Amino acid sequence: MIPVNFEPQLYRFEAVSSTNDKLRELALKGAPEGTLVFAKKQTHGRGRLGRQWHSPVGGFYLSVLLYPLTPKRITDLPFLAGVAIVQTLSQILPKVFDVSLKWPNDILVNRKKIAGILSEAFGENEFYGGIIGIGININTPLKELEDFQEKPFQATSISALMDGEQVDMDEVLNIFQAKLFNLYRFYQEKGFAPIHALWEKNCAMVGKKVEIQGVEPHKTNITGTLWGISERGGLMIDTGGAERLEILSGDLTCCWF
Ligand code: BT5
Repeated sequence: MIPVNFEPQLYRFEAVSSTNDKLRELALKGAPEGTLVFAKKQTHGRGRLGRQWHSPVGGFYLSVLLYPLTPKRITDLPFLAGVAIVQTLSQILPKVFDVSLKWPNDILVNRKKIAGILSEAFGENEFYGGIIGIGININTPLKELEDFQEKPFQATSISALMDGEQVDMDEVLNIFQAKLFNLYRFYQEKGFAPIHALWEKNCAMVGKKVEIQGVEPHKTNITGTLWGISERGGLMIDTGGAERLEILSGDLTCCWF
């Protein structure tokens, strides 16, 4: 494994409001890069755009503080975390399961949502960085995910996929940290290009017909073929016109066949 130039420091909690908020508190008190907050449950777990992340016992809730060398590129970090989650789940799950990425911040197993990432900016100047929050449904019972069974992306967990099998959370934590910091070191040395390539390789929607809903500025819906992601993390869509469209926000769905 490639070492990082800091010593990761892990804080564990039985329950917190949100691991991102707990890490922000620690960062404000001067916690260094590589500080991690892990909790067994969250009482106010957050998704993007003010959404909820249901966080009962059995799930994996972790936040990590990172200060990339190029601060204005903190938007690369959720892509890096997404690849680390795919690598972690691919190591834990039997090979028959299909682990893949969905733009911008979801991880799917057999086309169901198993994990999400919430990336938030922190600090200023040379201490401008990212608080990257990761939620993965590991031993989460399926009944806890009943409210999130709407298509196209129903929620699932490892135990739901594997007939109630329980995975050791410390093992997940160790594997994930190793993958994340290895990729981060690689990123600090080589930039976004290799992470970008790994992300696209692990996105099963590339080359498929997709629809993006709520595209700014007029909240329109756009359909086309997903060509890949852009250098700044936008979606590149072929709509049949002369040029590819770059889309920076919206909700993606895929016509798989
Ligand atoms: C996400 O948001 O997917 C980002 C989730 C990030 C959670 C982590 S946990 C550690 C850290 N601390 C936090 O407070 N947050 C981060 P988004 O793409 O907006 O998806 C949210 C939507 O997913 C909700 O509106 C629900 O429909 C659905 N959902 C909620 N809880 C879920 C769960 N446990 N599993 C699957 N889907 C869920």
